Amino acid sequence: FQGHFSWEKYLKETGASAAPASCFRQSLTPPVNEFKAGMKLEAQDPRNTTSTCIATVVGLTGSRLRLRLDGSDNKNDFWRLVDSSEIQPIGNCEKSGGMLQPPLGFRLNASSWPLFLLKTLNGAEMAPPRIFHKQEPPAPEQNSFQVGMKLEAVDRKNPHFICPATVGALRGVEVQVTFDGWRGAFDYYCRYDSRDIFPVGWCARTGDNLQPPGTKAVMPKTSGPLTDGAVETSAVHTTPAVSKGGGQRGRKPGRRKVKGSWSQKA
Ligand code: MLZ
Repeated sequence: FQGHFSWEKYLKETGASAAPASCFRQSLTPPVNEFKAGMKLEAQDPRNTTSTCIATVVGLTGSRLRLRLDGSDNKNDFWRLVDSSEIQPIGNCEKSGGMLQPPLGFRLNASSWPLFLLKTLNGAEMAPPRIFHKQEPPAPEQNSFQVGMKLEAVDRKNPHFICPATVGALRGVEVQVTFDGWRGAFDYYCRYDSRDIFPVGWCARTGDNLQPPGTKAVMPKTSGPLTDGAVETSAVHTTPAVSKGGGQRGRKPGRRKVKGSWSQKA
């Protein structure tokens, strides 16, 4: 349930305007989601992006899939749009000369991977190639966001959530996504053509669920106690969440309550 959040009312109340759809790298008609729970496909390992792995659809939310890598645990699920270029039908990797890899954090001994792979694919329901989307929508030519515009954005610390947000700042090709009502605790910078940001109304049209804004009053933008990283300087990475791999071993995306090394920090 989303507590009947209405963008129409909210935009009126805040006197803000929605970022036009042309700012986003999203298709104008949201991509149809014909996947089903249990289907298997190939996906880039979010923690080790040079690896292509087998993933199982463990949930569906609007135009997104909740994915779990076969041989991994249930603490590292990730979400992808059905038109993401990071998911492919099974067979694609081999066709292009690659080899399927065990996920980072493979539960078993590395030597048991070949047999595991055989078993996991045996009798599996493979997502049929026709339900994949030919390509991702093209990126808009330039960053045309403006500070103050409203949008919907994936909360990268809780990636199952899409939440109302505001463009807080612009920095070349980057946009600062600030989450309404959360005092900066979940904010991040991303490229203007990130697949994690959507025009107002996206969730309503795709059937994904939009979280209502937080209830924390907006504070003047300095580091308050909530957002202050003070002591843990050693925990600060410059790697954007989910996209780069290797160093994130054992990390649990979406499980962290407080600010972590995840955030954006470029
Ligand atoms: N209830 C959790 C998730 C907050 C999600 C915020 N999204 C912008 C918390 O309070 O940490």
